[in-house]
Amino acid sequence: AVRTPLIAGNWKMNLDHLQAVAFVQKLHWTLKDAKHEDGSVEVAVFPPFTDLRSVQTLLDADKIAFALGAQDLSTKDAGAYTGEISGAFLAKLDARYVIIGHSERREYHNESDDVIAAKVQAALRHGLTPVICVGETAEDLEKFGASAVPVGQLEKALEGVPADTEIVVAYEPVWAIGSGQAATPEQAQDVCAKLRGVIGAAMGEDAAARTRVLYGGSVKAANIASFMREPDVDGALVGGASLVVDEFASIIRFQK
Ligand code: G2H
Repeated sequence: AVRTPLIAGNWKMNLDHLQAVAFVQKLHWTLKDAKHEDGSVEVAVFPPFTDLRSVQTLLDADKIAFALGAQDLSTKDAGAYTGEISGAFLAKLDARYVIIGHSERREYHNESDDVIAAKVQAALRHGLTPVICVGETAEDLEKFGASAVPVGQLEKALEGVPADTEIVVAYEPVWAIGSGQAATPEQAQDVCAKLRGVIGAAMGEDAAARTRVLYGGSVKAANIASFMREPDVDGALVGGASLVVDEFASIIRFQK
C-alpha cells in the first residue's frame, strides 16, 4: 500500500496566537514549491487550543496546505466539565487530527489506557483522526524490552475501533522525547512494525496496510531521512524541531 508520509509538528505549550500566525506564515513561505503542495507529503501542525482559531483562519485565507490538529480533547462531548475542550469544538475549527495519549499527558495528567481509549472514541464521534501516541519509558525498556509496553497501550486504545476508521499511530519512546537522544532507525522500525501488527489484529489487514505509523522523539533535519528509509515508519511527530521554521522546513523536505 502507498501511504502518504505525515510530518506532524507538536508545538506543545509553545507559541501564543500571534506567534503562531507569524510562524505558520513564515513556514508557508519557506516551503513555497515544496512537495507538500503536490500532496506527496502531508504536513500537520498541532498548536495549543488558544491558537487554533487564528491558525485555521490563516490556513483558510491563504490557502495553505497544512492540516490542523489539536494536542488533546475531552472524553466528553459537552456539559459541566470546567476547562475541558470537546471534540465537537475542534471539528468546528476544521481540525482534522487530535493527538491522544502523548506521554506528557500520561505522565503529568495521569491519563490511563482507559481514558485514552475513551478519548479515541470521542475523537471518532466528531470525525477527527486520532494520532494515538504510545511508547515505553527507560525503566520499561530495561524491564520489558522496547515493544511490550507500546504494543499493550495500542491494543487498549484500539478496542472497539471499527475496521474502516482512519487513525494515525505514533511510536514515541519516552526516553527519546526532548532528550536529543533519538531511537535508532532500526529500533523505530522494529517497534513500528509490531504496532502495525497490532493494527492488523484489531482492525484487519487493510487497515494495517493503509494506516500511518509515525516515529517521534528528538526528530530533526539531520536524522529524518534515516527514519523515513524504514519501511514501517510513515512519518514523524516532531516536538522541539517543529518550533524552528528552517529546521521544520528541512524535515518536511526530507530526501530518503
Ligand atoms: C515527542 C516529540 C513530539 P521532541 O514528544 O511529540 O518531541 O521532538 O521534542 O522529542
